Amino acid sequence: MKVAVVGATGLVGTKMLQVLAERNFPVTELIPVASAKSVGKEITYKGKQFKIVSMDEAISKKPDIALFSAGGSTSLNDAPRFAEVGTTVVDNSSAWRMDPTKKLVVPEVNADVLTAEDKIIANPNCSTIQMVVALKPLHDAYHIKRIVVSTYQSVTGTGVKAVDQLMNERAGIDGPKAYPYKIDLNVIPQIDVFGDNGYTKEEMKMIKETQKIMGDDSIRVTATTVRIPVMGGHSESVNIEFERDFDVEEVKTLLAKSPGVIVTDDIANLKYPMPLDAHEKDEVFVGRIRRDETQPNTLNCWIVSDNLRKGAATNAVQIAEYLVAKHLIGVPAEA
Ligand code: 2RA
Repeated sequence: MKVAVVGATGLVGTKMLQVLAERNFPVTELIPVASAKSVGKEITYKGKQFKIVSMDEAISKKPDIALFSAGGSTSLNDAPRFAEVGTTVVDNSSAWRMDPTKKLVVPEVNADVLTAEDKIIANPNCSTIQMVVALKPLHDAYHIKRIVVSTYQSVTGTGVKAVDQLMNERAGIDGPKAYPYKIDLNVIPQIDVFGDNGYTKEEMKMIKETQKIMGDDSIRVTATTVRIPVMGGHSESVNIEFERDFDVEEVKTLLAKSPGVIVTDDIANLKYPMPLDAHEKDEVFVGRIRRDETQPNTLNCWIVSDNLRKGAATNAVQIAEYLVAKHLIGVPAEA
């Protein structure tokens, strides 16, 4: 497979290269793409050096697949250009996620919606991915009516500048700022910009993307997304109201055998999911599973996952793996 990675020098792009190598994705030619200032520089993939090329040069090579993590404007502009030469694009930006003609995919949840005609596929938002991986088996078993989620999101979700701000603040260095406030020893109850309804774009992503991926607009979701000074991954406190009642031990057993999920729930021994434990892993970790005793058919749980891996790079590579396994890549779209 000729594989392009667009945004190859960013946090997610670099993680995409790492995951492609770890999972031995069948790469016959790697085409790293980054901004003009990076063209000609080199990246390392499986111990070999590869020169970064321009978008135009990458498109001229007609890759089989292009993994994008280069921002929404680049995706809007250049994903269609790749698709026109037959490339299948998996895009990590939010550009295409709510486009009704594009699929929004978490393989453990809805990979079966994919067809050979899908030439631009959207990778969901990291905080949405980890939640739906855990909630899909519960929705199938008990039918979700309403979700109340509060997130505790790593600075890596913002990017290198935010990680640098945190580290500089810890070292007492006055450097460039990614946030309007200090992030060390603080939490910022805002991720992305506010809309007219008082919710941020990040919160609206969790609301809308969850319904699209689960294929059920009847699921009511409300969200509060918060930035915290950690590195290893995003954490979420989730309250779920179901149509049908459940047994907590049955829920734990169901989750433990669900794809992509690891249940870490042994409070007697203080075992529960934490970002430092999820870091550099691909699973979604679920713990603190307990009944909400204030209303019927309602569950509380705690969900943690590495936002750069399952929340972005690994999910994109898993989509690519599914396309290859089902022979959906490299098949010319119907005229
Ligand atoms: C964040 N989910 O955490 C957003 C984008 N990665 O900032």
